[in-house]
Amino acid sequence: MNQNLKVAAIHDISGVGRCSLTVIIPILSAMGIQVCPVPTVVLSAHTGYNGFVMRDLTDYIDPALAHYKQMKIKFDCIYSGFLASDEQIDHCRDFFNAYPNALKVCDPVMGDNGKPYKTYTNELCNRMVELAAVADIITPNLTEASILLGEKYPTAQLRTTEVKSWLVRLSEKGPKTVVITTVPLADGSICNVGYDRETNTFWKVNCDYVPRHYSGSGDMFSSVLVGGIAKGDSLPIAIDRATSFTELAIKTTFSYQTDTRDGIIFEPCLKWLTDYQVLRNFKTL
Ligand code: PXL
Repeated sequence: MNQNLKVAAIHDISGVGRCSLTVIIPILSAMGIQVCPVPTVVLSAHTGYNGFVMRDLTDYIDPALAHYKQMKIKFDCIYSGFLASDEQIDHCRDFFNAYPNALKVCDPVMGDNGKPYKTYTNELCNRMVELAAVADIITPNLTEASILLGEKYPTAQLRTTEVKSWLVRLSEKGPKTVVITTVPLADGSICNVGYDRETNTFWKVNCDYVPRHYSGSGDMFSSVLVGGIAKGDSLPIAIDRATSFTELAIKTTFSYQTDTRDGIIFEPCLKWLTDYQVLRNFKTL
């Protein structure tokens, strides 16, 4: 196993509210992977808080990439997330192009609960399809999957055939692997689902319902997934690892009844990641 994996993480950094880089860096570090942050925007707190202040770093990303190329830095994975402007789509594509051998992951962060985040314009949402198209793996939630497909956000539970169709149609846009998070199925279960086009396999991992919505859950799930795949997990095992860790941390948080905007209390759970568990809770979809 490669003990010197480097991930370029193109995400925002939010001072308060545990999301994006403040979640991704500790998680990937706990998994033994070096994170090289490429901040897209600095916020005092994530966009779920009123009155946050932000500084857009659009003009930072290109020169940072130029520096890395000049230094001949090698990245094993390029992992994009929350973006601040549509130009940043081009900058992420430049990163992807500069490292053709790297694993290219696009978490098409755009919204949740059927609504786009406050800073996301229609143009930025429309252009996210272009970035998703050139990634190897995408990890939308249901809101983001519906935006990428131009579908209405589903308010009812989904049948297995519908979920499979969404996965395949997203993959037809470009990415070989598609993972959709927090999907309510018609049998009453909630699961994270995945599709691998090359082997034409569909996977699911069920999770317990917790009646709260915490910010940063998607970032947590995707970063564990990225870490698992980068270290050699199969797709179902990586989905299982990401689901198990996120569920553990969310249940821990729920037990303390904290403000949901403050995010997931994952710090006491990090040891679970360093132990690198063997997992078996995945099923075919
Ligand atoms: O977790 C997604 C996310 C990332 N970054 C910022 C956010 C959010 C969700 O609200 O506001 C700044």
